[in-house]
Amino acid sequence: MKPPQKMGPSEALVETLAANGVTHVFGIVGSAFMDALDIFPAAGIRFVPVAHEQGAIHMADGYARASGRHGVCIAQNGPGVTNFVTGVAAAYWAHSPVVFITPETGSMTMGLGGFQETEQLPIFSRITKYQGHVNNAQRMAEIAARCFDRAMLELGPAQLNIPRDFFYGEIQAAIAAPLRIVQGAGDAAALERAATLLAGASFPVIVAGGGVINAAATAEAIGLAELLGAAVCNSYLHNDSFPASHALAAGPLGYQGSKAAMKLLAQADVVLALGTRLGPFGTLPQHGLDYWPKHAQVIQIDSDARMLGLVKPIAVGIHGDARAAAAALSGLLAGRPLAGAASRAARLERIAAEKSAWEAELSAWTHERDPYSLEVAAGSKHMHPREMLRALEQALPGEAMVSTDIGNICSVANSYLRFDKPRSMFAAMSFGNCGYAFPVICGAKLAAPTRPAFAYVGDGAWGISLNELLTCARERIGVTVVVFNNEQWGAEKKNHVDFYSRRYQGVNLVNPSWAGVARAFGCEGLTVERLADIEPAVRTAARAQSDGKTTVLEMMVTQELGDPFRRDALSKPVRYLEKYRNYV
Ligand SMILES: Cc1ncc(C[n+]2csc(CCOP(=O)(O)OP(=O)(O)O)c2C)c(N)n1
Ligand SMILES: [Mg+2]
Repeated sequence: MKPPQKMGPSEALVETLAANGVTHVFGIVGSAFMDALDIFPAAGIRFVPVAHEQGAIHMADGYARASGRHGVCIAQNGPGVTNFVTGVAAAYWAHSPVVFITPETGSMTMGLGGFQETEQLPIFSRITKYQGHVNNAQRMAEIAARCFDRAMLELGPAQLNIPRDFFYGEIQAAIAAPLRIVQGAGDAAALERAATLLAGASFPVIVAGGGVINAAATAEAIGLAELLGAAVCNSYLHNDSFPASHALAAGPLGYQGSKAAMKLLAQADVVLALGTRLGPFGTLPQHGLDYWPKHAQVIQIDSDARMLGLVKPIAVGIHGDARAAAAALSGLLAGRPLAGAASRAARLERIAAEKSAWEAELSAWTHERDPYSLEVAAGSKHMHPREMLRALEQALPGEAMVSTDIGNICSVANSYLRFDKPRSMFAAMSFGNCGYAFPVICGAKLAAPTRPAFAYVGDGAWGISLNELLTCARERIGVTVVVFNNEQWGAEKKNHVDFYSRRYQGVNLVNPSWAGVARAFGCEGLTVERLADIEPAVRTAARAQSDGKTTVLEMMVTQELGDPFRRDALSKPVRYLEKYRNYV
């Protein structure tokens, strides 16, 4: 740490950002933090002005997910800050090291009900890993630094709350070097027990989660999988946690995931959950398969000890870093006789067979076959969503990053998204908010400007998020948004179809031309009506990205709908009052 020196609190804040390698801060300008904003350029920080603060926090999230570095955003006290709430909750469940800076009403008027005043700490208390409150201007650098350290240590949002008068004055401040704590492989005895279980396994399967991505553990995961001859499933919405082109890759679990992955996991006698909390939604039965192997011995490795054994019973819990733990397990297993060695060739054959069966099924599964879907597709000239997703998958450039929103078509896309590199897929994770994907890909693009960047968004969710087209045009951020125009909030309409006798309420959408809207914003827009037009449209849009141009590809698709999201959580309606008798 450099010795303390005289500076202003704004300088202490900005110097702390610089010390943490911050180069981008997302937000909307506000008087509360103008004194710090003024010196951003001199510190090498680009302020990225957005259309809505929710966009800023999502962009910070996308930036963090694509780069592994902090994503940072800032807003005006009161309404600017409350606009952050949804995005902070989303970043919390995406395990994103985001630092969101929340200037607060002045310390001398707090509690008097002045202007833009609300208590800013309680609002975020359950969706942050750390909340730093600058209670005295002298502590600006210390508390700001702690926010950066904790966001990285616990991989989640940290709030830096600053009464707005504390940006001014003269302080003595020392700018701390970032404190990065490296987590080891975990308890040696637990690792030894895990190695013994894996050595005794006849059908080991690995579930690779977000922890593999965050720990940069791909090589170690491959090494361990190859040593064991184990199939590797991606945990739900982490399709980039293991290279899809690897022979042992089985594909994603969870909603609209890979049947191959599910069938292989179902056979496991030992499961190694590597860097995954095994979230409850991600392991629910799908495609009519109740695939979680209830009698398997589960070894779970997670960097957050509180996740161990939380959702699924485990035989061994290892509190450690996915990369270090995978390497340690490989070390412990090297040269040991493996019970699964004898059946290795049969297992590899089994993996290949399940995968090609699933591929064939996907290729033949050009449209949905339930009565509702057949009915709506029969009278439509539009593309079937599944065919469209397959064509998109084939058209995506190598190394593409894809963010996905919450919706029926985005969820079906889970079967059609494969990646060879980590930090490629940015789905709206467990918080599941519509409107996530577009701003997130904007942030990811700024973090990885040379990678092609795509957002998959339903037309309903597009209405929530499209205002950030302004940001793309103004700031020359070049991404491609694929909007699925089915003129409905489809995922919810599916519940009306399955549970509410097709009594539709608020699910049908009347859309303008989304391509025309994009052009009005100063972006490119193209309406895609035919499968054959997808590949050239994607190619042109990807090329436009390098010129800082965003393109909206409006996919005209039928209203057919895949399996519902929450079959687990809905019941057929039961009414007791005469008035509502027919509502069953
Ligand atoms: C912010 C928010 N509001 C509401 C919901 C509930 N919801 C989940 S999926 C969905 C429908 C999505 O429709 P669309 O984006 O058009 O995609 P589609 O299902 O038609 O493919 C809604 C409204 C949500 N998840 N998030
Ligand atoms: Mg829709």
